[in-house]
Amino acid sequence: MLRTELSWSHRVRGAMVLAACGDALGAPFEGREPADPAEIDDWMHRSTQLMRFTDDTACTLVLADHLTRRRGIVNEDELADELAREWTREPGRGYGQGAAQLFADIARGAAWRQAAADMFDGHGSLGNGAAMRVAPVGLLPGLALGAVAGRARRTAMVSHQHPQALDGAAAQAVATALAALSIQDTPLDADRMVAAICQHVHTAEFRAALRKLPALVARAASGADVAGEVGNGVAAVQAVPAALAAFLRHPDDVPAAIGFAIGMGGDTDTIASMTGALCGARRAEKDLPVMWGLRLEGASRVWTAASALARLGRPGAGAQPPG
Ligand code: R7I
Ligand code: MG
Ligand code: MG
Repeated sequence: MLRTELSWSHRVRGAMVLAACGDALGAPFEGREPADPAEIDDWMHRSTQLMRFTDDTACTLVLADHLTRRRGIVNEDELADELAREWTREPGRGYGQGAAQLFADIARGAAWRQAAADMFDGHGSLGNGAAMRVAPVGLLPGLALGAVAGRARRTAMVSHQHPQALDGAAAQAVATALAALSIQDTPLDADRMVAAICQHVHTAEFRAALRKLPALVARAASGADVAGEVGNGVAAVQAVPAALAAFLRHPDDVPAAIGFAIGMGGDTDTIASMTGALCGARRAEKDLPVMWGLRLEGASRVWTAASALARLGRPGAGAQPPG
């Protein structure tokens, strides 16, 4: 019993800290064409520079604190205010344009439900901002996968109401939960994991993107191949499958998975952050490279938030490990 509890808290901390590391490691390459692999390798493994985190981590910390304080229960009104307050406190973290405008409106007193619905000509944002912050939902104890997906959607609604963005949050939260239940160093069945995630997405576009992954993994596709097939952009329907592909290509090698994610180019901080969450949930904090822990801005803050989240408890019997 003690061993299980210990390893669960290690997984939660691994997921949270490696999500922050992925964000900070990917940030210098965000929005660029795929960088020179040697440049990525230098930055990841030889640099001693500070790794600054971006909005991805700032928002993940808000959600982790929200869930910890409320013992896993989501309150949309409070969450919207907390996200808007965080944006007000540090608006320079590289937020998406729509998100920045939304949080400014909420901070001025706008009602989140209407403001988020009005974005992008009334379609709602299809960006990956809800998926990028959702890992803590996948690390809550005692939830079946359907409940993980449902709770993820509720956290997404306050800012991202496009069906593909809601799918992105549900898919990334379920993937995190499955990674946290998976057994290290035993082969991860990509078909089963993708099929399990597909049960919790609603749009045909998202399901189609996810269904491309098993074949890409089976043929050991390159980052360029994955980016060509599913995309590497800021849309949730691209970035979430891309991150899952990076994880499935290297499920037991954290630096390789994060390097793969950054090597795809495009929305590198977000894809690498979501990859880091999945890797950390599976491999736990023991696989955090020491230098990343030393270089990460705010490492102790992330560590503290993750430890508090982990104290909510161990996972229940409702969810099944993926293969
Ligand atoms: O989704 P969001 O929070 O952005 C997250 C991204 C991550 O890469 C972070 O690292 C940070 O860099 O931003 O912010 P949104 O503004 O809701 O969406 C991001 C972008 O997606 C927008 O600025 C738009 O360019 C685009 N976008 C859309 N474009 C057309 N139509 C989002 N929704 C739409 C849309 O419906
Ligand atoms: Mg960012
Ligand atoms: Mg990004």
